[in-house]
Amino acid sequence: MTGERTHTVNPEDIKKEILSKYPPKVARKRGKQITPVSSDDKEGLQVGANVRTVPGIITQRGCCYAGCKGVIMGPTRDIINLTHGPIGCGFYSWLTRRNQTRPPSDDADNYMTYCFSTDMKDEDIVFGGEKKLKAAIQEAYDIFKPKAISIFSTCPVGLIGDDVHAVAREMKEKLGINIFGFSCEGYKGVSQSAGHHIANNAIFKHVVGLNDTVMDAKFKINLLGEYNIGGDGFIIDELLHKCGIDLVSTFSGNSTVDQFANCHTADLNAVMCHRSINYVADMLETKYGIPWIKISFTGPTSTASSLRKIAAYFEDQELIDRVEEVIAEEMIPVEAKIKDVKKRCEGKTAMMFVGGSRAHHYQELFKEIGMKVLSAGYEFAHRDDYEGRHVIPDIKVDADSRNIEELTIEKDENLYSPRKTPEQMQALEEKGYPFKEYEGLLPEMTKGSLIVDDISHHETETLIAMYKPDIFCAGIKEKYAVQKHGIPMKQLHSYDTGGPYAVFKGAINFFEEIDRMLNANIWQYLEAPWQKDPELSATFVGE
Ligand code: CFM
Ligand code: HCA
Repeated sequence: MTGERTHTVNPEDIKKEILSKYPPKVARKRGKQITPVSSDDKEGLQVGANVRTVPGIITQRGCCYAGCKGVIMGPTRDIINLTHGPIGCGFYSWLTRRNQTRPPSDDADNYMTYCFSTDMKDEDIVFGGEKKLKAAIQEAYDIFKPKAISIFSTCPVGLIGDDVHAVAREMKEKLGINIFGFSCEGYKGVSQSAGHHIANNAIFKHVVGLNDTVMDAKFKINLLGEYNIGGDGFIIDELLHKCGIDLVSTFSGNSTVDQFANCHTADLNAVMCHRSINYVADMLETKYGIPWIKISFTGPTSTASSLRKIAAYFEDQELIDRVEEVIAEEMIPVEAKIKDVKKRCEGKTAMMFVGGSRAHHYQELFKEIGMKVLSAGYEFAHRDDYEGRHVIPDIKVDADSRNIEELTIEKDENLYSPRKTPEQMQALEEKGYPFKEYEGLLPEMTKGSLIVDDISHHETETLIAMYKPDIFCAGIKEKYAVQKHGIPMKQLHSYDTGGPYAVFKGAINFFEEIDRMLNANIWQYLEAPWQKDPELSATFVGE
């Protein structure tokens, strides 16, 4: 239960308490992933990340298949995403992420609501599942006539050695549509992060660059790492449009296979969730010379500075002025909402444990309404996501297809005349636009807080007991365990039933939601009458 708040609690003590319950070897390992912020000087602090979860610990992480199929490919509407595996993998990744889509017409392809699976059975595991996979592709083709089919490998596929890529090649030849596979067996890598890399590589290899049609628009960008959860992508799109900026493609909220195929014709890549999509940004830069910049559309301050960065890149005075007008107009209701909500939320505390970028992006939203983040961490981020871009990117997971080093540079100067050269980018950076810089979660944490990477169930409960936060943000696995402590819990993955929370309009939604949750009376009734007064009893009067 939330009781008297003890925010002055020392993060070193919490770490000690957490580790005291583990055997020495486990404590040594976990210790590296738990970083107390004991002073305002964070120089030299490190967070151990992207390492294997100790077996036996109840982690919140997902698997490689989830990262590839659910996260990167899930929000694409017109590719048939076929899971090759036992039915559970397909079933549990069926529409659980709240990524939304809006097909342009009723007859436009939209497979998002379907769940396609080969439904492997014991005999397929023993005798091989390739025949069944071919039949499933044929059946999907006969019924839907899709433009593309992609195949996702689950754990048993890797163990029995089914060659999904050979099947994809054969069926592509036979049916004449784009068919490609992912070796994204659940056990690969240490988390869903490996699945992001595998998905990025395969989409780049099999789809990007297939369509050279150049959109007739003045400022054409791709938005990378935005998945349209709760409709975020829709309102980002609306805002960009208002500024006069057009999207060629989004990776991958509300996306289509043709938009991926066409993305190399954009003039700039704006990267929202760096963790999941940096691979595509790097490959597009290397192969097609499209520069990328780090942006964030979570929080009004970040949204404003991201729009300014995009306008600065194009160096067009009309665009720069338009962006300023839009920011000024959009900020009026945001500021009014902050002023109102702050009266009830200022001084309250939050905790956030989410994937690989939101625990950082949402720090700003809490700060705007005067709230302090007591503890935060990622499920599967890498060190650069914690410490910022200046950390040498440590990551090269063992993905199956080509890496950036193998790319041949293909540049058609006519396609991208407005693109900046690296020298021009540097000149602009020197003028005050650090395009690729991003801060990471650590620099924003304040004295007395604790960073926990790949948090476990036991650690969650210890944090709640010792810090007593006013609100806890994470995912569905934590939701009910947290609420049983009498603490409001907000899902920052799916937004529960809420959202969108992106850009200015979404920030207003978020502030209203946090205000409503923090100030609801319900939590005071969580303690049952007999817990407060155990003496309440009936008297046995006898026979
Ligand atoms: Fe990027 Fe994401 Fe996230 Fe992520 Fe995810 Fe997600 Fe997330 Mo859930 S791509 S890292 S793998 S922002 S699905 S939309 S909410 S864990 S913080
Ligand atoms: C995933 C998807 C997930 C899960 C969210 C949750 C999402 O990691 O496979 O645990 O509530 O956002 O849907 O991150």
